[in-house]
Amino acid sequence: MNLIKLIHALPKTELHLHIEGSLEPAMMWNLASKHGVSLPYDSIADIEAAYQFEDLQSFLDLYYQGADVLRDEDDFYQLMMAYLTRCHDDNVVHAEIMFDPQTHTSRGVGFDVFMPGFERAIQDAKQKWGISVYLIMSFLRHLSEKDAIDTLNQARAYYPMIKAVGLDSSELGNPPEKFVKVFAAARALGFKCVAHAGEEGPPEYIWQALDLLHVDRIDHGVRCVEDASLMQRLKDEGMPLTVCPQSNIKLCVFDHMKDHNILSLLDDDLCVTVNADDPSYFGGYLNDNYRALMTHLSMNESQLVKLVKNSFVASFLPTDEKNHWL
Ligand code: ES4
Ligand code: ZN
Repeated sequence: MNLIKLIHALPKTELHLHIEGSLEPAMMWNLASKHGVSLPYDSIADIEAAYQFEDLQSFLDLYYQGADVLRDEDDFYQLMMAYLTRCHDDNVVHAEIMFDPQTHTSRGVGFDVFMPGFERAIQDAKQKWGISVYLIMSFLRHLSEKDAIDTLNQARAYYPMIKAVGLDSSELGNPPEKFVKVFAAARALGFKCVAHAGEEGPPEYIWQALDLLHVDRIDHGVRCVEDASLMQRLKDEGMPLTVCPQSNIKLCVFDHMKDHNILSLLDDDLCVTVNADDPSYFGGYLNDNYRALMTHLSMNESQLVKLVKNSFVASFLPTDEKNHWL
C-alpha cells in the first residue's frame, strides 16, 4: 500500500484538538446569520482570507471572536458532529477533545448549553461509527487561577463527561506555575492533566508543567529541543508530546514544514504524536497533517506506523483498549 493510502487506512487517535478551532467559516457564517450576530467579514471567502497569523496571539484574537457565534445547544451539537464526521472520514477511532468553557461562560453561555450539545453529538457518533471520545476541559491561562477554580466548580454536574483538564491560550507571560492550585484540585478529583507548554514558551514552562502541574502529557512541547536534560527527562518518562505540525507553521513556530522537528524527536525516541490543533484555522485535519510530514519531511512507513502507535500509547484509553489497537 502506498503511504497516502496507509495514512488514511490506519486507525488513529487524535489527542490535541480544540473543538472551537474546528468551527469552519461556512458554519460560522450560518450561525452568525441564525443569531443575528454581526461579523467583521463580507463573505465566507473573506473569513478564510483573514486567517493569516503572525503568532499565537494574532490567531487567538480571531478564534475567540469566531466562537461568539456559538449560542445554543444545537450550535454545539453541530460543531461537535461536524468534527466527529471528519474523524470518521479520516479513520480516527478515538479522540480526546479540548473545549474552553470560559470562552462561553464569559459570554453568558453556560455548561447547561454546551455540555448537552457535545454529549448528544458524542453519543450519535458512537452509535453510528463506534468512535470513542474523551473530553478535556481546558482553562484559559490569560485569565486568573481563581477564574479557573470557579470554572472547575461550575463543571461539577458534568464531571462524569470529563476525562482530563488542560491549559491553553496565551502562553508567554502565563507560566504553568500560575495554576498549581487548580491542577492539584483537579488531580484530587481524579482528572488526568495536560497543559500546552513549549509552543511559544521556553523549556522552563515544560519543566513547570511536569514538576508543578504533574501533567500526563505535554501539548506541543516542541521547544524541548533547546534543553538536553529536558529531552532526556521526557524520553526517560515516556512523556507524550501532542505535536501539531500545521499549527506550528501557521503560527510561525517554525518557518517551513521542512524545518519542523517532529521526526527528529521521533527518531530520538520521544513519544511524539500528530494532531491538528485548530483544523479550520490552520488548514488541515488529522490526515492532512500526516500527509504534510510525508511531503515536506519525507516521513517513511516505519515513522508513520510509530507515530500512529504513539497516538494510542499516549491516549487515556484503558490498557486493554489500547492493546486492542496496538
Ligand atoms: C490554541 Cl494552538 C493553541 N495554543 C494555545 N491555546 C490554544 N487555544 C486554541 N488553540
Ligand atoms: Zn492547542
